[in-house]
Amino acid sequence: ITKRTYTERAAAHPIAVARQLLECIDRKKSNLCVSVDVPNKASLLRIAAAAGPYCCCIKTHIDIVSDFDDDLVAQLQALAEKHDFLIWEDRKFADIGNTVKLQYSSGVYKIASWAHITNAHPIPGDGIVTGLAQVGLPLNRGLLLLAEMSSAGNLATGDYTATTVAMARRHTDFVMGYVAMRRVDEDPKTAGGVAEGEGADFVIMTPGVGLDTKGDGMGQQYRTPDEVINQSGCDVIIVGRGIYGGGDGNPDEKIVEECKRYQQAGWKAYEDRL
Ligand code: UP6
Repeated sequence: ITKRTYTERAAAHPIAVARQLLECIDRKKSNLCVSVDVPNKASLLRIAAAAGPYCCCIKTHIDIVSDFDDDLVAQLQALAEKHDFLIWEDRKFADIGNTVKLQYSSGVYKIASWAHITNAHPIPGDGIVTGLAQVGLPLNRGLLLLAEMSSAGNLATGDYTATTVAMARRHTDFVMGYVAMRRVDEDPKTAGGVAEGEGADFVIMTPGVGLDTKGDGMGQQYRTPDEVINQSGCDVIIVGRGIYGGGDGNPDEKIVEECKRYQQAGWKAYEDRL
């Protein structure tokens, strides 16, 4: 498990947006990404404004928002600027290159125009990365591949995970990391023969993080920041309902309180790993 610091990795990372993320983590002492999965614009902006000072990244599912408009994007970008965080649209692209290229650039959401980071399932093969890269690379965006998932019974295990790691290694100009549950790029079972500390530097962002519950009754499985960052070697904890609480979201004070709690726990787990 890597013992390199965020600082060292930020200085050396070849992908601009990965550098930006690692620098932000370092500057704010926060490896917390807040997932804001709420159904309306006002709640999304309110929660992003409350959580913004404590996190390195806000993750959206923009297609959940029933009153989406371009002003939502403008306001979210202004918050990202003000509070110093990156925006990740958790689109989980999963189609052939030509289709995802259109889904990423066009339609109602025009994701590439505002999201620093997005992600994709590797299931269609390398074409999904080259398709997205045609849109994202000129805009200095970054891509995460889903090498593993947090939900019970998911199929992203074993050879699938190893194949995903190998795919990322073929696209190190655009693939900045993985959604994964552990340091998949250093585990001999999935690293594809690349030794620890060798090869490209991937940022591992990990959902399924909660301090108070173990699951949600719909397959989600929660682990603690210590299990994720210290014991499994991941880089960023993603916390949704543990912070915003579900529905339209907790009141601001509760969001701030939970953000601080997860930020501290995530940072302590990082320091314990070093
Ligand atoms: N997410 C997972 N597991 C994965 C991939 N993505 O939970 O394997 C996403 C979900 C949700 C967030 O789509 O937006 O991370 C987790 O939210 P939660 O903390 O409220 O469970």
